[in-house]
This record gives sequence, structure tokens and C-alpha cells, in this order.
Amino acid sequence: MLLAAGSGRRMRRAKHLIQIEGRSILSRAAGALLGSSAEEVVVVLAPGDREGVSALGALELRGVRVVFAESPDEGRAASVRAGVRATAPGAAGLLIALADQPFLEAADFDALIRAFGAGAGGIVHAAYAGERGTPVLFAARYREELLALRGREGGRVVILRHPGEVCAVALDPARGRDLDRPEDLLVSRSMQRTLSIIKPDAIAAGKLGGILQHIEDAGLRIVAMRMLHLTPERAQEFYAVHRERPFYQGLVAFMSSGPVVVSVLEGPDAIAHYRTVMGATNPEEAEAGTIRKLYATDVERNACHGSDGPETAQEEIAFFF
Ligand code: RTP
Ligand code: MG
Repeated sequence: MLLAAGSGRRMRRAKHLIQIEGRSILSRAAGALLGSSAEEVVVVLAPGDREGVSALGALELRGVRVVFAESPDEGRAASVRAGVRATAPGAAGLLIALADQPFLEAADFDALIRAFGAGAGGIVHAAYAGERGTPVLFAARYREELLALRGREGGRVVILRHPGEVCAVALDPARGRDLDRPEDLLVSRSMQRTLSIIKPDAIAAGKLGGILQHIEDAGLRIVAMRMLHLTPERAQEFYAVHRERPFYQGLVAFMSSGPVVVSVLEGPDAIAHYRTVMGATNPEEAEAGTIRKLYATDVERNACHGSDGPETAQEEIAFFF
């Protein structure tokens, strides 16, 4: 369950509605949970939070369920209780996450779920550089204790009562950071994601490993990756902006001629940074030391693709992931 009611007390506007790269932090957190192996996702909002509901948008259609905390001014306990009540009574565990950790990924939630499934403990919590943090996964046997929380109490109270049952799973502090103060957002603003495609020419030439190394050495983190073979139809769709260009047919044939590796790269100013790392479209014009200078054959068979702006990055990531 994702707690979003009562967020933003210390910020000028409701925190969960703040946008990063065109997407609210609520939607980011709910989307990550939905992508995890959690069986159901319940989002707890403050009563009447229509903006919160609309921020979830299509996620509701994909199975995210919204409930409202009965008395959000009471503090966190009311949100926890509403979330616990809304989850299926038969659930083996209850994962409590906060909407203000928008950089956590499905894999982070899965790490907790996996540790819990492997019997690591009745309470599994995230740890960041050795410090206890959220999310926290409680075994179903703590349901009543969670329902008994009042006022400003949170899951911490239950954790402290059962020290022998607690297990920590270390997560990346960069992904676990929360947005508590307006300044936090300034730092996170420059963090971006971009879509990379290693094109069929580079894969056929055995340059995949070299290019991935190049990407990592440039300070970009690979946060998702898949090898696939584009059909001509999918290649057409991906490059639809170039429909009218003379090279379109050739480009589509090339992009569907063999396997490609698509990945999501993350880092400060990742979109512009990766374009620099790739070099100019035409390798003849590319700077020395760029991927295209090193690995591309010609202006079409140019080894890699990178998104060209925040909007295309978002669309292209959604196209594959
Ligand atoms: P990309 O989209 O693949 O990252 O490359 P880009 O922004 O540098 O270049 P863009 O103008 O978007 O072109 C997309 C891809 O089409 C092929 N192309 N062929 N034959 C030609 O003149 C020509 N021009 C472009 C390249 O594969 C280029 O990356
Ligand atoms: Mg382009």
C-alpha cells in the first residue's frame, strides 16, 4: 500500500502532486509498485483528494485501488489503518510504502518481497547505508497491531516491539531519497532518464559489451534493459516522426534486421549527456571518443539511439518498458 494522505505539510503544495519530468511523484511511486510482484496496490489518499485520484489516471484502470484515510489530520496512523483495512484479508504480507519516495523502482519493492518470501523475518524493512527506512513489509500476523495504531504512530512502533523479527534489505540510498523539503526537488530535477537502443549493426558486430561499458564509464546508470527483435511494424511506429523522410523505409528495414538492446539510462541530465556520449548522427561528424565515432558504420547504421528530449524520453521508455 502506498500512503499519500497528508503529504505536503512542510511544502507549499500537496507533495504527492509535484511533477518530475512530467509525472507526479504519486503516479511514479504507484507505477513502481504496480510493476513489482505485489499482488495488489492500494493507494491511501486524504478524503476528497480529487487531484490525487486524477494524478493516478490510467494506473487506476491497471489495478491500483484508491481508498481514503478517514481522519488524515490524525497523522500517519489513520492512513496505515485505511490501507490495512483495504488489503485482502488473505494477503501473506502488507508492504507499506510512502508516496514521497518517487525514485524507488519495482526491483526495490521486489527485493523486500523476495526476502520476506524466503523467510528472512516477519518484518522486512529497507535500509539505506545502514539506516532503517521505508518501505516496510509486515507479515499478516501484524495486521491487528497495525490497525491499533493511533495518532502520529506509524509502522515504526510495531517494528520496535518485535526486534527479533526484523530483517533489513539494503537499497540504494540514491533511489530511496525522499522529498521532504523543497530543496530536495532541486537536486532531483536534474536526475533524468533516457531511452537507449543499441542498434542491430552494433549487436551483429559484437560491440554490445563495449558500448554498455562506454555508457557506464560515462556515468550513466543502466536501470532497465532488454534484448528484442523489432518487427517492421514496431520499428515504423518507433520512428513514426521520420515517416516523411527519404531514409524512413531504409531505417525501418535496418532497425528490424536483427536484435537490438533497449535500455533505460539514468543520471544527471541523462538525455543531453547521452546525446553527447553518442556523438553526431553521422559518424563522420562525430567527435573522437564518442560511441558513434568508435562503433558506427554510416549515418544510418550508427550503432545507437538516444532520446532527444524529456517528452520523447518518457514516450520512448513507455514504448518498451
Ligand atoms: P536516433 O534518433 O536514432 O537517436 O538518431 P538521431 O536523433 O541522431 O538522428 P535522427 O535525425 O532522429 O534520425 C534517426 C535515425 O535515422 C537514421 N538516419 N539515416 N540516411 C540518412 O540520411 C539518415 N539520417 C538519419 C539514423 O539511424 C538515425 O540515427
Ligand atoms: Mg532522433
